[in-house]
Amino acid sequence: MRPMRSPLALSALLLTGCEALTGSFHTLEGTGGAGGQGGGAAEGGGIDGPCGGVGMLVDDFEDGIVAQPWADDVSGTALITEEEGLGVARAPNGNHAFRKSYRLHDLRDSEVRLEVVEPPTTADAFAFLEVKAGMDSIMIAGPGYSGQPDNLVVTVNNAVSSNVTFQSNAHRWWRIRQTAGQIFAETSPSGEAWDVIKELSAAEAFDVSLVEVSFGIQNNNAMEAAVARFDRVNGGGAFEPNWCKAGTLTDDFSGGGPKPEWVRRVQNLGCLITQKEGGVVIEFDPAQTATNGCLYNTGPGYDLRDSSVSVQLAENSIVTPNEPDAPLYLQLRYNDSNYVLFTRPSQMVEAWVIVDNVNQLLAVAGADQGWWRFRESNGTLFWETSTNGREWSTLYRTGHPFPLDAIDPTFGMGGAVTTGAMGRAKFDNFNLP
Ligand SMILES: [Ca+2]
Ligand SMILES: [Ca+2]
Repeated sequence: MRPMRSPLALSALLLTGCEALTGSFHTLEGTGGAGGQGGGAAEGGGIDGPCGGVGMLVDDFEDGIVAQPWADDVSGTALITEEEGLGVARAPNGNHAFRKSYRLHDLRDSEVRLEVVEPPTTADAFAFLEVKAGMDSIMIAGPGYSGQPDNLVVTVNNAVSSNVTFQSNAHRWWRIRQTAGQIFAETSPSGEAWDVIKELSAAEAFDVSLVEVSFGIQNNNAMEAAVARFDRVNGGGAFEPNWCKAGTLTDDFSGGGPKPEWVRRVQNLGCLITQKEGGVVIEFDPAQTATNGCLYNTGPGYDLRDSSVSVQLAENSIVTPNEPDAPLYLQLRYNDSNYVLFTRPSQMVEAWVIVDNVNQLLAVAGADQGWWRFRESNGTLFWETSTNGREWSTLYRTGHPFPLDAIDPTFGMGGAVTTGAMGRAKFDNFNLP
C-alpha cells in the first residue's frame, strides 16, 4: 500500500478562494466568442441550444434534492428545498434563501425563466431572479423590495431602474433573456405571452457570455420569517449537462491577462499567480512568510468525454525545505468532493483520485514528466504524461470515478508552505501541443 497522504488542502483552497475573489476578475468585456462555442449542440443531452448555454439550467423540483446545475453548499445561507414538487425558499428574519448556478453559463440568444408560484407575503421580503456577469447584474424582484413595498422592480447593477405594481397573477412567470445584444426583463401570467418590464439597449447591456444565475428570496424583515415557492426553471425537466468539449478550451497564455474562461482565478495568502512571459507564473510573495496557494479555475464547466485536458509545467524551481507538500497540480473537479489530480509535490509526479472525499494515490512518475493529460475515451479515463507534449504514456487508467460530462479544469499550487519557500513555477500550453 502506498501512503495515504492527503491532497485535501486543494479542495479547501477552492472553496474559500472562489467565493472571495470571483467578482474581482471582471474581464468579460468585448470577448465575443468567449463561451458556448465549439463542441456542437446537445451532445449527450436532450437540450436545445449551444453547449455551455443557460438552456441546461432546468429544474422541476421533483427529485427532492439540491444537485447540479445548482451549487449545493452556499456558505452561511439557506438553500431552496424541494417539497411536493415545488422549490421552497424559507428565509429566517433578516436572512435569505436561494439557489445559484454551480458554474457560469452563456445567456447569449437565450433565456432563463422561472414560475413564481407563491411570492413572499412577509413585509420587506422579496423574491428575485438575477443574472450576474462579474460586477454587472440585472434582477427581477418583488414585492417587498427596499423602498418599493408593493412593486415588481427590475434592478440593473443593484439600482432600481423600472417598477410596476406587483400582481401575483400577471407576474407569475419571470424571465431574463438576451437577443441581438439587448437584455430584457419580462413577466407573464402564463409563461407564453410576455410583457417587457425593462429593456437594456445593446449599448446599455453587458456581456452575458459567462453568467451566474440565482433565484430565491431576500427577507429584510427583522422580526418575521418569509417563504416563497417556485417551479419550472426554464420550463422544468431533469438536468442534463450540456457543456462544451474540454478540448475546445485552449490557451497559450500569450494574452495580457487571463481569458474570460479563467474567471475563477484565485490568489491566496503569500502566493502570486500572474499571466506573463507567455505562461502562468507562480511565485511566493516575499512580503509573506506563509502561503495558501493559488490557481486558475474555469467558470464554465466542460465535457471530458471523447476529449482531453493537458497542461505543461514548463518551469519549476520551487524549493520548500520544510514542507514538501506544496504541490503544483492539474485538477479536474466534478464538485468539492469528487476530482482527479496530477500533483508534483517534490521530485515526482503523482496521479490521484478523490471520490466522495476519499483520497487514493494511484501511480507515480518521474519528475521529468512535465506534461500532464487527462483523456477520456470509450468510458475509460486516462492519466497520461509526456516529456515533450507529443508522445504520451499512460500512467493510470480507470472507468469513470464520477460524471465526466461536467468538470472544471484547474491548475496551480496548493498546500500550506510556511518556511523557507523559494523559487517559481510556470504553466504553459493548456490543451496545446
Ligand atoms: Ca432536485
Ligand atoms: Ca414541479
